[in-house]
Amino acid sequence: MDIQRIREDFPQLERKINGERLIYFDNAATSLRPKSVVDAVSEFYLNYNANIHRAIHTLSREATEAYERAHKDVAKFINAESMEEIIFTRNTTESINLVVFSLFLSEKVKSGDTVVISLMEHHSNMVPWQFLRDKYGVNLKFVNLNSDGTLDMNHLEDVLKKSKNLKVVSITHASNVLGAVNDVKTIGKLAHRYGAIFIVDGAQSAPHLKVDVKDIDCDFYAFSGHKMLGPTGIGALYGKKALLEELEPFLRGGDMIWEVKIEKVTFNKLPWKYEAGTSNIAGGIGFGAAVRYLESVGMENVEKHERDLASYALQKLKELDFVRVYGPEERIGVVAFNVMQKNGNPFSPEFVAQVLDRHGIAIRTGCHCAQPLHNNFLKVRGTARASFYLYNTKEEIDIFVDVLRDFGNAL
Ligand code: 7TS
Repeated sequence: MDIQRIREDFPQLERKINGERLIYFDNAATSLRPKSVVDAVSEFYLNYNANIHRAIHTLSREATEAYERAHKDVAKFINAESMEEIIFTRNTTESINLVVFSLFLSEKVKSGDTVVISLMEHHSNMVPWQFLRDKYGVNLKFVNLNSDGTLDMNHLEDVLKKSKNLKVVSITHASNVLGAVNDVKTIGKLAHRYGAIFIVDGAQSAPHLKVDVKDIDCDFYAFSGHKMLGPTGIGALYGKKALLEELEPFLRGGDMIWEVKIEKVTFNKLPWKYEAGTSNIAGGIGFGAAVRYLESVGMENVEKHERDLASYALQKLKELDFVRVYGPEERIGVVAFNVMQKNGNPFSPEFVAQVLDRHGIAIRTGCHCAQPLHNNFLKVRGTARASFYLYNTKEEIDIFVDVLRDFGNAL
């Protein structure tokens, strides 16, 4: 993997922030985009802008073809059987809400049923289930974590064994705070053994690991384009065809129908049954360009590079005794940490981020939309988080650690 060549594809990396070359370590929030993605989006708007699936004129056909090709490329990227199993949404949040409310509308999850999630979930994979719990009496159970921040698989099995009317297990593939990668294949086997539908939140795995939904054998897999080099406002939901055929769609209106009579509506074929209204056509086309870019680099290479960066960062940060890092050794490129004061309390993560920003280094702070993880497990108000992607380098980590070292030495 030629990182310097890759970096040339991302013009934003040339930017100076506060007089310093940008070091972009906020990839878990959203990635940068390569020029090929921006070009694919502007090519649509400048050259063949038209609505899809509606007209037979040339532009509409070209737009439809490009949008459908993007579905096929995304399907191939995660090894789905066909584009019928790929629904474009706005993001992971919408993908998970689509599953939650389609299951609910189809009475696959109802009062008295049990849904199992974990303590490391992002709010996207928690708040919709909490709504079903609070409003409709669905039981919601949380799987605990081991002390190193990995999922407690014994507790998972115990929870599944003891759950009455278990209907869903919904777990993140990789944590956006701890960097832990969950063994979704084993979790899926367990979920299915106990008769549950298995949903994977792939927001932090699709961008960074080679994902094979057939091998995982999940029923649904949700992810966002903007975290994997694609435009904002586009994401996807993979669903097994048989389930997608069976479930009620969550959004209804134009394009998702086959026929509308006053007394009866029939739905369009997959995946359009779940894509109501005019889609984010440009975003979808850009998403296709993003996965083609990632394929050209090779996801095995992306994963290896990021795991190397993460272990390098962990090793360098260990040299700083005033930095506390959260999460296991084995991880994707996410490092949440706090800079500790002499009194044992952490500095405000925002203060640390401001210091880093002065040196052109972008990180994220706060609870990273995982408040229960912070409150109930990490027991801190918030963390600072550096997160890496394929264009980051060890030299950038050196600069980041040097800034933290100077900060600590000045305490
Ligand atoms: N699930 C996980 C594991 C995530 O990390 C995120 C976003 C989402 C779901 C939601 O994705 P969205 O595209 O719908 O917003 N995580 C973060 C983050 O860590 N910092 O900003 C967004």
